[in-house]
Amino acid sequence: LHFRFFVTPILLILLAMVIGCKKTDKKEEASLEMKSPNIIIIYADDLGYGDLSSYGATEINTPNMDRLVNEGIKFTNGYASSATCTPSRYALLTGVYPWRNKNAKILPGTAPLLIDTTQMTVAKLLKQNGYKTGIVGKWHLGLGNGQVNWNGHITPGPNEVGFDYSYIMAATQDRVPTVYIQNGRVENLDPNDPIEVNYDENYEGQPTGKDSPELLKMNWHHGHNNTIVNGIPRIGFMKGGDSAKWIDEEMAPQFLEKAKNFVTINKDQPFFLYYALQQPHVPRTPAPEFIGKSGMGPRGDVILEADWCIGQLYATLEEQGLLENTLIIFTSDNGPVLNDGYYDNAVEKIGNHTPSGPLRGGKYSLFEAGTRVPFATYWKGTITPQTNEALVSQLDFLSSIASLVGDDYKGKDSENFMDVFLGKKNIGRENLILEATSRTALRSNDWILIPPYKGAPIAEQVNIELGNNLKYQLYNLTEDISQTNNLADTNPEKLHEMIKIYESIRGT
Ligand code: NG6
Ligand code: CA
Repeated sequence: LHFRFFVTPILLILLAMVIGCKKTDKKEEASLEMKSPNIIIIYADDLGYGDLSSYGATEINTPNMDRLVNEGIKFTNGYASSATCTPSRYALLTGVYPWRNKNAKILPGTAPLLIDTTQMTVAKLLKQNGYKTGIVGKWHLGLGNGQVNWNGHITPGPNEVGFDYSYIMAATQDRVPTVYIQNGRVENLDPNDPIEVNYDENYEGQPTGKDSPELLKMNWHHGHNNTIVNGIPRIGFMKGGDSAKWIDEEMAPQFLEKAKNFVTINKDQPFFLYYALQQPHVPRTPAPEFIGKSGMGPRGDVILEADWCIGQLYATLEEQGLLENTLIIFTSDNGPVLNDGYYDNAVEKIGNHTPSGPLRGGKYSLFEAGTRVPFATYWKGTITPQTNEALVSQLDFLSSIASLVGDDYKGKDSENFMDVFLGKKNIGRENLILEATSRTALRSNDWILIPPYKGAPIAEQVNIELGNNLKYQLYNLTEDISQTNNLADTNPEKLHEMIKIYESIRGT
């Protein structure tokens, strides 16, 4: 009897200890998970600040993008580094201002790799921290060392700057080579039909958009009159590789499939996916089920297609139980353009839709619509839905993501704003240099300074105001989001203050 009285409490204590232990184990597990959440960057191509219903569009409905925006953080002052693709992608991955690298301009499909293989990138940093890293979609950062053999191992490329897995198009949908490249190899290539690519002269006997308009299913408006692939004239010349050529209308489901696979295969470990959508860049080639769906022509249709892709990827994360442990960042590489070189009814069918929202300019422009883009972070259960007015840039992803995974790496121009990206703070950058086709401007708090630039005020072919003016331009964006009231003459004090900051960052 005595023995029992003595033993029972000890057993109880032991039991309590075991249960207690289990509890801390679980806690530790949870905090480890929090330290290494999956990270997905969904990057649209040429999607404008006003192209989503969650950013005020009334003529188009984008429920899947809207879910990320409305149930995450909707940034209203979120910027791509640049008003074109290559420099924005360079900044996003490396945390370095693209104007520091003279080659960070729209690249042809034959350009060498723009990122130095010794340079830090978001992918490399995460890989070093135990992540599986993948890119699916548009690359446009160059490949190889200048003389690419498209029929062999194409390297260096994404796999040499931090990605374990890559499934990409080399440049843009309107540029050759029009093939998918998986881990440095052209997919479905027939060795008896080798690929040749150049951007200077045609291969003998090959029809071009310029010479053979009767072969076209989509007509070119400006540029885009070289090699014809699938009835669409492209930029650059390409020969061979017939079995490897992509089918434009299947590109969205193809990239989606690869993105979903990457998630599913890596679901049991931390992963980083850079899902670089090709929409709504030209040529706009919606899958059959999206044709006519927007009533706005192909540009609207491919926005709906992109929205669907995002919904499908979201559904995969949900099915795999990954939503609570995945930070999703959704944004765009530059602002919108309607006619970007093909006759595709983007202008004719736009109706009342305003792709730039209230902003002035568009793609290629130093005005706001060039670089201020839809910008959202979403993390189920961790991020409280909100609108956040902080000044944030894609340039800051590298240092912010580093801090999220407990790495103290700081990118050259990249600042850690993870607290802002998680909605714990709403104070972001003070200063940010914006770039558009090698010209730069300064955003400083509520103000923007555009230095004098020669050059046409409007790019006639795309019909976009570029921001060029022989005088300084100074706007207060809080009072004048549409940049209609140049205060340079009436506020010389502010003008000089801004010039000083601009020169201190940019150099004189
Ligand atoms: C331009 C193309 C445009 C688009 C752009 C790159 C012409 C006339 N225009 O040179 O169609 O391809 O480059 O867009 O060729 S970006 O979003 O990848 O930067
Ligand atoms: Ca783009």
